Parts: sequence; structure tokens; C-alpha cells
Amino acid sequence: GAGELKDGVTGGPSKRSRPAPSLPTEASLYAGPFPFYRRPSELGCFSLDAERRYHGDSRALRYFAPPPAHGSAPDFDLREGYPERYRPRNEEIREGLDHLLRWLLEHRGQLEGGPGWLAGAVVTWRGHLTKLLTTPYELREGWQLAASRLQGTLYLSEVETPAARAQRLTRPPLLRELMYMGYKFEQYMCADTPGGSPDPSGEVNTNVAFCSVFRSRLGTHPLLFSGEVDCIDPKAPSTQPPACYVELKTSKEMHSPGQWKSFYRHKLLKWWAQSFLPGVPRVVAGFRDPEGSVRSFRTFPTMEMFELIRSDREGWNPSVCMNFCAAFLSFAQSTVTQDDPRLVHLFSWEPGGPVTVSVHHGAPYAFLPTWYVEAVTQ
Ligand code: 0WD
Ligand code: CA
Repeated sequence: GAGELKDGVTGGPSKRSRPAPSLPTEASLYAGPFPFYRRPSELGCFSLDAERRYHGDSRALRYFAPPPAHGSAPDFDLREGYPERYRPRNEEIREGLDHLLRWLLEHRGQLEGGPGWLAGAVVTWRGHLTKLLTTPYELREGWQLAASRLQGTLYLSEVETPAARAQRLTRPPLLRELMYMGYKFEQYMCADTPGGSPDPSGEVNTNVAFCSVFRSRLGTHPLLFSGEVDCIDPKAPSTQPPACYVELKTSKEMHSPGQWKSFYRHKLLKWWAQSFLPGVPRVVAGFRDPEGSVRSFRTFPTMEMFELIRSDREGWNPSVCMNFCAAFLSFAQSTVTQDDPRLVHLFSWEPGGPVTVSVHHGAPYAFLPTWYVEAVTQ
């Protein structure tokens, strides 16, 4: 039963109903001091193998193995192996929070934070939080987040928008190849053992993932989220996660100050939000030429990214991102009052508008799997 959320229709015909609650997203509303954000700590990890099977260990973790810094200029052909050595994940399979819930089921007895910590927490993917952080600046892509409460905990799971689905199903061949190139870069930069050498001769299989599970808190909102980590730097000054983790990215080579400015405004915001959330301290970027070969590298320390855009009046501000995210979490916590794993509040946002809410029961929006609900409620 889908329906728009009607709020406060309590009296007779003479009483007017209040408008359905919504949350504005204009950046100017979220300026102000940076909110409290707890230093993220790693609670555990899991791996997904070549067949996308779950393992409660770090077997898919790879080791940062960049080419020598003072050697010859890099020449990584990112198109090499495409399409014959590409095994892309089946994107028709909607996994929701399933892998994270499996980890949580196996570790909820040993969570730190004291009894009741989980009941007050928000559980989600890091990527969903990244989308919330960038919302006040996003001009192109909307999102939908499904929310359910179970034993106090608020679970957030993304729903693919009709526009995103349409784009995925009509993804142009060049965009498919570009996606491959991002994964191929990881293969050139990572080894299977600490101190080992990359082996770019194998296949690129995007079923494989190493995911870390983090604990943090934004303002009053305790957070438990998981994110895919590209690699660990065996030479990092701190061997303690997340300080030893490295995020890998590729981008087009830039040739003019205007191109850099646009890169700082748009792409760097996404890179910052994604790595700031789990406390990953640096992003190593490979810049590719029009033929698809990486010609240069640049390391972006996450905590220095804002410096690159601070003086741009049309740039982004980390405080706005975090204040909006905190406001969304408060909005979601106060909207989802019933504890019911089959009840879904769907938060929808399109650029230029506010976040709106609709209420649904059961399929297709309910996302907490029966095996999880039964295990935690018995
Ligand atoms: O089913 C879905 N639509 C989604 C699945 C949406 C978001 C995430 N996921 C899965 C991913 O496959 C991964 O196993 O969740 C796990 C990690 O999520 P995350 O770390 O919260 O996701 P995000 O921060 O958006 O992406 C991290 C990396 C990406 O690296 P880049 O450098 O491109 O940001 O996870 C990978 C990708 O390498 N990734 C995916 N891989 C396969 N299928 C997907 C996806 N749909 N989304 C992200
Ligand atoms: Ca990456």
C-alpha cells in the first residue's frame, strides 16, 4: 500500500491538514560551524569473492604497490584487457544491506559502545552517506533512500531511482569501458601481498570487494556503516585502520586552470565526502590521457582537499555537507517512529527540490531480510 504521508489530519472537516513534512536542501541553510564528527574507528571487515560470496575476513584486501616515485613517467594502459578479461558484477541483483547485515548479525554481541548502542544507531552503506553529504551541491542526480526501524535501530538502504535505472540499462559502450578503466587502475596499483608486485595479466572481476565496517557519530547520531576499501599501504606511518587505507581514483588529465577549478568544484567534493566519512587519509589519483593511459599521479590528502576550493566563492564547504547530513538524520529519526521491519519510509530527492517522504508496506520497498529480522527478534 503506497501513499503520500499525511500529517496531522486529526480533526473534523473544519481543521486543515498540515502539509506533508519535507526537508529543504539549499546550501545556504546549512552554513555554520562544523558539527561534531567522531573519529571513525574500524569495528571489523568482510570480503566478497569472485562469485560475490561473503567471507567474514580480509581475504580480498589488497596492498598499495605504486610504481617507484622517481622512476620514468607512468604508462598504464587502462583499456588493456577490455572487454575479454572483464567480469562485471551483475547489477540486476539488488543486494540492499544484506552483506552488512550478515556482518552485523555475527558481531552484534561484541559491539562496543555499551548496551543499547546499536538501538540508537543508524546502519547504512558509506556510499549512501556520501550522497547525503553532497546533496546541497548536487545539480544532476537525485536519490531515494528507504528507511525502516527495527529494535530501535534505523536502517537506510538506497533504492535505484527510475532515472538511474534507465541510465544503467542504456549505458553507452564508452561509459562501460570507462567503468572498467577505474578497476583496471586498481589492478595496476595493488598487489596481493604486502611488498608484492601488481599483476595486471589477470581478469578484472568487480564481484570482489573488501569492505570495512566503521563506527562514528555525527552530532547526536551514532553511525555504523560499511564501505569498500581499495587497499592498505604497508608503508603507511600508522598501521592502524583506517589511517593505513588508500582510495584510488582516475580522472582525465587537466591542461588549464579552468579545468582544475571545475575538477575541484565537482569531483573533489565527491572524493572528499567518500573518504572523509571513514577517515581514509588519502586519495591517489591517476590522470589519464585521451587514449586511456595514466600519465601522472597526484596524492590528495583528504584533510587538505578543502584548502583547494576554500577561496572559490562557488565552491563547496564541508560544514554545509555535514550539517545537512545531520539534519537529514534528525528528519529521518523523527519521521520513522514505528518499529516495524515491513514499514518503509521512502525519502526522495531531486535536484532543486526538498527531500520528501512517502510511506509503504511490504514489497517491493521493504528491505530487511526475513533471516535478519527473525534472528534479531527471537
Ligand atoms: O547495489 C547497489 N546499487 C550498490 C551496491 C550501491 C552502493 C554500493 N554497493 C555495494 C558495492 O558493490 C560494494 O560492495 O556496496 C559495497 C560498498 O559500498 P560503498 O563503499 O558504500 O560504496 P561507494 O562508496 O559508493 O563506492 C565504493 C566503491 C567504488 O569505488 P569508486 O572509486 O568508484 O568510488 O565500491 C565500488 C566501486 O569500486 N562500487 C560498486 N561496485 C560494484 N557495483 C558499486 C556497484 N553498484 N558501487 C560502488
Ligand atoms: Ca576507488
